[in-house]
Amino acid sequence: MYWRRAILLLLLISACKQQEKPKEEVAAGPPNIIFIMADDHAFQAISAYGHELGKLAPTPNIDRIAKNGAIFRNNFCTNSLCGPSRAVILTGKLSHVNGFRMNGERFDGNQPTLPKYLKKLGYQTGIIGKWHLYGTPTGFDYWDILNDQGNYYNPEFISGGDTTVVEGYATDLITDKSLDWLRHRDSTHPFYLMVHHKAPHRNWMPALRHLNVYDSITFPLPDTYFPEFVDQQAAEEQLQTIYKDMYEGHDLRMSKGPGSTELAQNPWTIDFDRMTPEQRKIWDEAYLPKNNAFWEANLHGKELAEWKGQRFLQEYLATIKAVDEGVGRILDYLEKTGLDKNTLVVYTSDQGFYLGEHGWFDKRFMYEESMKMPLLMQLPGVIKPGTEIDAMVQNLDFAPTFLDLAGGTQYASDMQGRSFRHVLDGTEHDFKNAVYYHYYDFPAFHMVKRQYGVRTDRYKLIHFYDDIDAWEFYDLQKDPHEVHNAINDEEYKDIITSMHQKLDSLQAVYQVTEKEFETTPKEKVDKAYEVFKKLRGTPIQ
Ligand code: SGN
Ligand code: CA
Repeated sequence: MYWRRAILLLLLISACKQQEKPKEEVAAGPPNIIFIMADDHAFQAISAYGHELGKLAPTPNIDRIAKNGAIFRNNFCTNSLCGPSRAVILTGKLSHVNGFRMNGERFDGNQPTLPKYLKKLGYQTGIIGKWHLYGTPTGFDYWDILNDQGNYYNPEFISGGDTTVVEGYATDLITDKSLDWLRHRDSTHPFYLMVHHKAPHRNWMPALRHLNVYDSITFPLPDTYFPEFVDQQAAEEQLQTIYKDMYEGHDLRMSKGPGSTELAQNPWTIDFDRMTPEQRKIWDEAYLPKNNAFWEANLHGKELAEWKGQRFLQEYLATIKAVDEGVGRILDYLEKTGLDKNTLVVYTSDQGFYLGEHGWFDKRFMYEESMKMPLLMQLPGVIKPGTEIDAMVQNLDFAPTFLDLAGGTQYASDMQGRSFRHVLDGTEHDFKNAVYYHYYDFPAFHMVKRQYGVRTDRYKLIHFYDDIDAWEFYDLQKDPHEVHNAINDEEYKDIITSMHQKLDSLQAVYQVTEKEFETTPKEKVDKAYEVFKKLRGTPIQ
């Protein structure tokens, strides 16, 4: 009968509609905040930043945030290293005040932090993914963190008292867990969720579905890939050069020889050993032909060094693909549920990263690529779509800004950062005229010397100290790649004097005391050079 079929059809349609999650009420009041942070994601590797690399390895989903909201062109880290940056973000205080100056220290979880204040304001708080501050998180209603640095494949997660190995790929798992949390949260409260990826941290292992994604692409290596260091002693003495310090197996997946799937130099076998046989098979099959082609080419010297840079970029950029997809899934969820209307979405990285500039990987230095952090934010009604922000801001300012948006400025009063809310809504353009930097982790892996300094929109003054005492000065307009240390150039004499004054006054404001300039006994430094030089990769002759 016709009418019976019609009723059935109507019932079916209404059942389908019920399955679709209804749009949530767009809550008036404080915005939700999703803070997505990658680990070591260079701004050069995000297409919204307009770098050549981004054209070849686009990040369409991260770019969506820039389209919906704002891109920050000048966001800086105060201390470009994982743990320290995270501690600054949580506290709104510099490393010497929050007590976490270098990796290996323990974060004092009793101190006031952003999530603790947000909880007082009625927020539900969660953190999923990399923590790396030792101990377990405080101030979060829910936490599910990677063990230490975490692993790309089948990582261990720690939640409450339990440590569990979860089969899968870390970036996807962190995204899945974050979406799960969002779906099951208490929707009567605004939320603050930190989604902390391990990717694209060393050793840059892409998802199985992305292992060959950039095989046919030749990425541009920077002009400074083979540097000549003049008056740059700290740069000369680092141990983070792609073609000297990377491990051929662990980092670059090079094989022991033609036809072999066995990895060349691979000091920490655990990253590969923890894969299941099925995962490992897919992995080996993906690399075998390209490694055979490498052996066939029989490269040496400069050509080999360039090949290594190329392989590194392919791996690093392929690792980012899953991060970008994860951002897309979170944005889709927010849009589908209507939550996007009142959610601040932030995308950033704990610091920048060198992608071959000065010949390097890693970070730590105050030179642009590691000091600069990517930062993109969307919040309808506050940030106009397509906003370009040139004002200088810092990770130090994140906590005060979020508190301001959440209606809790009173809690930011003892923080050292400042809210850049009015930079976001376009009513303030000159935010800071100078930013402070201070890195401490020496002597340590990569042997990057202790340093502090000041950066303005055009100039940078750095003091490297501990086992040296060397000043550097750069005119970023004339020398954007920071290859000419102009500290002794007569033409900059007055500017350098004023940069010194700015530096002194920032150190006074931030209460940087003598204790922060302590040096290491010479024997300890010598010993560290000895140890870490032994741990080098396979330097190219
Ligand atoms: C590991 C890496 C280093 C890196 C530090 C700190 N080596 O030790 O290259 O500088 O982490 O990174 S690895 O071969 O073990 O991966 S941070 O982002 O956690 O600070
Ligand atoms: Ca990092």
